[in-house]
Amino acid sequence: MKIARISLHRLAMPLVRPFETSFGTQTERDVLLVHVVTADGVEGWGECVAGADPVYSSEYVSGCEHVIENYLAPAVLAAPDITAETLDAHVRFVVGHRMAKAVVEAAVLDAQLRASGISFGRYLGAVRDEVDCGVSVGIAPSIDELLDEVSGYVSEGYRRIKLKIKPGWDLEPVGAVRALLGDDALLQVDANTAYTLADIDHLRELDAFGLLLIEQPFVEEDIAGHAVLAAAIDTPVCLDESITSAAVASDAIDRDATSIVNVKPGRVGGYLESVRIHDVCLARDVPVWCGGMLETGVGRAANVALAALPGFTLPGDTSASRRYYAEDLTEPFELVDGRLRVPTGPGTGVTVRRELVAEWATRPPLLLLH
Ligand code: SMG
Ligand code: MG
Repeated sequence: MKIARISLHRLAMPLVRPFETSFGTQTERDVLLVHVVTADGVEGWGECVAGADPVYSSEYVSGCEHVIENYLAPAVLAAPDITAETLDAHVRFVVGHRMAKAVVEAAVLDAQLRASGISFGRYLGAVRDEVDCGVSVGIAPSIDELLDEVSGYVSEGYRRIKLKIKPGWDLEPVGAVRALLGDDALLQVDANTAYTLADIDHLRELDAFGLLLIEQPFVEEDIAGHAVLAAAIDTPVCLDESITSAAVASDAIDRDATSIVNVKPGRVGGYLESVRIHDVCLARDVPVWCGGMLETGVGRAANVALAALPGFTLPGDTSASRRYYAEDLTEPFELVDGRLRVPTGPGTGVTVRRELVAEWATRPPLLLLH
């Protein structure tokens, strides 16, 4: 396949409610879409998961755009023949920048699969036609407001609740939500690196709430610290930010730093690496689940396909479009009985609403040619 054109679209999408995590509050999403067109006129779309600021990870959306414009896109456009499988050979000269590489891979893979009439699900190895969904609930202004928000998601049918926590917002909200949900409901927490080894005794108090897991309590480089924590508490430790590749996942599992893994294609450099992480975890009986980065329908479609692989045995942060957006960039993903259907059409199986890409643009598209 020859990629003839790449365009970069930037748009702003308001969130239906602010989303607060241990590192800040977000009220809109700064979306970067990569659109590729092959020499045969087949199109592919990818969505970058990087945030507006480098606060979840070192990458951020303007940085990704710069790396794509100046390094990744020129390498792709110069290649006489390229596929998602051969892409890494063309872009590995760039160190890191996995979120930037992942969106380029997604767009190339979408075009490639659309050209051959194959869906993301079939290509990645999906074994289910729908996936169990959870929802990530931000830090709320008060416990009452948190309980209202959680109750709303429960009535929508979500099969698992994840609460964002940080020092000062942990035992009390978690206890209140556990009391609301009852003992059998699936409940987990995500600290986004807000704690340190000095907090182990405090984090042990979460054991009383029967949580499915605690996600990323310590900084991403601290695999050793997570191993110490995992040995000291009953709640399973699940790494998110730390897991940047299949090799890191394998190492963290071997060191007993994580017994469950959050897979986010953007964080690990793409869907192909995500499948490799899935395979590593499945071989070691480590459950995986699909994380989320507030994706629009473009990224959500591919995530839902990934979440249908056999090792994805826990509900993911693959919530419905309306969890974040009043109107989505594609046909909306809607929850039915707590599940989303895996798209079956070629590529991601969704159609990008070009009129909305234009309407919500924050600047004109950047067209890149060889
Ligand atoms: O897409 O529902 C979603 C977001 C889920 O909580 C979520 N993601 O650390 O897992 C995580 C966070 C990172 C996003 S913050 C921009
Ligand atoms: Mg997380």
